Amino acid sequence: MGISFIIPYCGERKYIQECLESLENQTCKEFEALVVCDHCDEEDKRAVTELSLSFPVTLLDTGEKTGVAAARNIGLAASRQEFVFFMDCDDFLRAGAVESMLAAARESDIVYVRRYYSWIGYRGFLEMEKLPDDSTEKHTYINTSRIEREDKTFPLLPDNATSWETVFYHLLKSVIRFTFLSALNLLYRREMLVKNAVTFDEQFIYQADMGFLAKAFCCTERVAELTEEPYYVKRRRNDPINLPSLAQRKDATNKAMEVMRAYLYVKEVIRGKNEFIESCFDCKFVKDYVRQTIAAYMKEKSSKKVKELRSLADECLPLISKEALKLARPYTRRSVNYSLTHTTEKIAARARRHSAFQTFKRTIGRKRKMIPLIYRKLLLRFPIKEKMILFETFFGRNYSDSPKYIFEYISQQYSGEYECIWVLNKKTKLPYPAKQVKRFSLRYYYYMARSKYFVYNVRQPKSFIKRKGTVFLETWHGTPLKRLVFDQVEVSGASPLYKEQVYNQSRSWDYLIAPNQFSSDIFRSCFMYDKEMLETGYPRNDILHLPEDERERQVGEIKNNLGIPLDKKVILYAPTWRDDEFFDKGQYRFTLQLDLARMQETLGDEYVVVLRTHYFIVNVLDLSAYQGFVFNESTYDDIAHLYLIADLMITDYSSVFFDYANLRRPILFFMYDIEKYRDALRGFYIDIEEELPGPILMTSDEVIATVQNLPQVEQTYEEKYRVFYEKYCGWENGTSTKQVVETVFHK
Ligand code: C2G
Repeated sequence: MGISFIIPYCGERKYIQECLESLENQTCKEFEALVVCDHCDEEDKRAVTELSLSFPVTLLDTGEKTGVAAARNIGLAASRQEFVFFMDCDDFLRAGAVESMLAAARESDIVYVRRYYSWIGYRGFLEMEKLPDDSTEKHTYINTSRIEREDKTFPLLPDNATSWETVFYHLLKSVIRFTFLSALNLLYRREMLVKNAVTFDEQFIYQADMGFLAKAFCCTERVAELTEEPYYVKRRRNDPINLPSLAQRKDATNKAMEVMRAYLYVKEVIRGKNEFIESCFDCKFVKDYVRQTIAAYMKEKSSKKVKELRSLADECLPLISKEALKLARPYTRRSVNYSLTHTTEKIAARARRHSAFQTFKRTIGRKRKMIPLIYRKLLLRFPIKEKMILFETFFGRNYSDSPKYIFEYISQQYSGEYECIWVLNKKTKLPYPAKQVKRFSLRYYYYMARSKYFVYNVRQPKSFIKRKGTVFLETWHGTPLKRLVFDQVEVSGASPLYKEQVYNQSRSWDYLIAPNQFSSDIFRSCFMYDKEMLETGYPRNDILHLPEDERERQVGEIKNNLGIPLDKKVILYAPTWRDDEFFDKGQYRFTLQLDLARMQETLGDEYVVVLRTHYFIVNVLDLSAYQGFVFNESTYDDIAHLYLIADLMITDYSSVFFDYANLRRPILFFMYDIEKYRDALRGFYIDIEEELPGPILMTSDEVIATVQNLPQVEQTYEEKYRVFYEKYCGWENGTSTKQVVETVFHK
C-alpha cells in the first residue's frame, strides 16, 4: 500500500525543491513522486534530478499537451501505487502526513485531508510553526485558524448524513466559493479512478478540478475525512507579477466563463444523485455568479465576450435550487432574480450602483477612508500646478535625505520659481519657504492631486494616483546591502502582497537615483524598474564633499547644537532594523546589544557615542545611566550631520556605511546576529567577508578592543577600503544635486 504523488511542474525550481523536501521529511516512505514537466527546460529538470532523495522520483513530460489537467492525467496514467495524491509543486506536506493518510485509507476510496494556507515556503513555514499561536507574524503568514468558515449562506449538515455526504459537505464548506474547489489535498484509490475513467477534462485551464471531484465522489460511498489537523499546505505565491499561480492570473472574463462551464459540468455529473449536495454546490456557485460574472459584465469591453458570458449565465441561473437562493445573502438573491429578467446592461448598471453605495457606506465617518475618496473623486479634477513640488522623506518623519538637498538647491538657484510643499508630521523649521502638511491629512491629498513634481525617498502611499503630465522623482534611500523586493525569495516582515504593491508603486516613478553602478543594476532588478536611472550619486552625500574649512565649520556648529564636547572623538553607532523584531505591524523594536557601560569604562576618556536607531524603531531606549557619554540622536533630522561629526562609525547591515565611506573614516561592523540576518531574514547582495571596508565583530569586547587598536585596523583595511570607495562612492563628488535638478527640473 503506497501513494503516487502527482506533481505538475512548469519549471518553478525553488518551489519543487521545497515540495520534494517536504516529502523527504516524511517518516513513512511508502510512496513515489511523479513530477510531470509541462514545457520545462533541461535546467528545470536538473533541479529535480540533482536532489538526493530517499524515495523514487520519475520525471514525465506533457509533450505536445499543456496545462495542469493534461499533466495530472499523464501522471495518473503512469502511477502504479494503490493511491494517488495530486500536489501543486509550490505546496508541501507537513510531517506525518503520509502515515496518517495511509492509516485513514484502509477502508476508503477517498480521504479528504484538510489544508492550511501559507504565504511563505516550506522552510519558513517550519520556523513559523514554532511560534506561539497568538504571534502576529504567524497569523499574517499562515492561516491556521479559519480552516472551516462560519457560513450562514450554507445549509446545516443533516443528522443522518452519510459519510459520503459529510465529507463532500465539509469539502464544499471549506471554500468560500465554487471557484476555489480543488482536487488537491485528497487521497484517491487509483483503481477506483481508473475503473470509472475519472480524469481531468483538458478543455479547462482554471477549473478542471470541480468536474474531477464530482466524478470521483459519484463513484464511491467509501469516503473518509482526516479530521486531525491539516496536513496539506497550500502556498499563496508572493510574486503575482513574475510567478503568478493560476488563481492569481488576471484573466477575469475567461475565469468567469470557465466557472460557469464547470458548474454546468458538475450539475450534469451529480444530477439526480443527491439533492442536498447539489444544493450545497449551488450555494457556492451563486457567489461566483455575483463576484465573477456580474463583475465581468461591468468590466469587459468586448461585446462578443459579454454575449458569451450572458449565454452561459442564462444556462446556469435556472439550475440554481430554491434552497440555495433562500440561504443566499439578500443582495446575491436579488441579483440572481434580477438577472433572469433584465438585460446585461441593466445588470451591470445595478451592480455599479451597489458597489458605489457600498464604498460610500464603508467610507462615511471614517477619516482614513474618506479623505482618499475625496482625493479620487474630487481633488484629482483640479488642474495640475505646473510649478508645484511635493517633497517627502521617510514617511514624513523628518526633513532629510536627498529630497532635502534637492529642495535647498532649487530654493537657492531658482528662488521663488517653484511652490514647495513638505510632508512633515511635526512642525519643522525650514531654511527656505515651503508649506508643511501632515501625511494623510486632507491637505496632503490636496497637494498630491495638484503637484506636478514629486520628490520622495521612500515609496509613495498606495492611494497615490499618477496623473498624466506629472513627474515622479524617486530618490530612494541607500545602496542596498540587504536584498530587496523582487530579489527576496520570502517577504516575511512585510505584507504578503509586498512585491505586487511595490511593483504597482514603482510604475509611477519617472526617475530613480542610483548612487553607484552596483545600485543602478540592482534597482533595475529589485524594483523591475525600466525608466530613466539618474546615475549621479546621492544628493544627500554632496555635503560630505564640502571643502575642508566649510566642513570643519559645520562640524563645530553641529557639535555645539547637540551639546557634544569638542575635545572628544565621536563614535556613531547606527544599526538597522530587524524584520522579525516588532511590536505590531510597522512598529519595530530594537534591543541594544552593545555594552555601553563597558564602553564608557574603557573608552570614555577619549570618546563619546552618538546612538542613532533606524527610523522604523519605535521603542525609546533608556540611556540615562550614560549621560555625557551617550547622546541619543535617533530623532535628529539629518543623519548626514552625524556622519560629519563622527570620527568612527559602528553599524551592522544598514546602508549607512556606503554613505559614510565618502569620508574615508573607519567603519566597524557589529554583526552579532549575522547568521540569522543573512540566512533567514534577508540575504545580502555582496560577499561581506570579501568586500566590507572594516572588520566584522561579534561581541562588545571585540568592538572595544578594535576601537583601542584603530590605527592597526585602518592599516589592515586600507586596500579593501580603497576598492570599496571606488566601487560605491566613485560617482559622488559634491555635484549630484546639481545634476539631478538639471535633468529633472531644468532640462
Ligand atoms: N538610517 C538612519 N539611521 C539608522 C539607519 C538608517 O538615519 N540607524 C537612514 C539612512 O539614511 C539610511 C536609510 O535610513 O541610508 C536606510 O536605512 P537602512 O538601515 O539601510 O534600512 P532600510 O530603510 O531598510 O533601507 O536600499 C537601501 C535599503 O532600502 C535599506
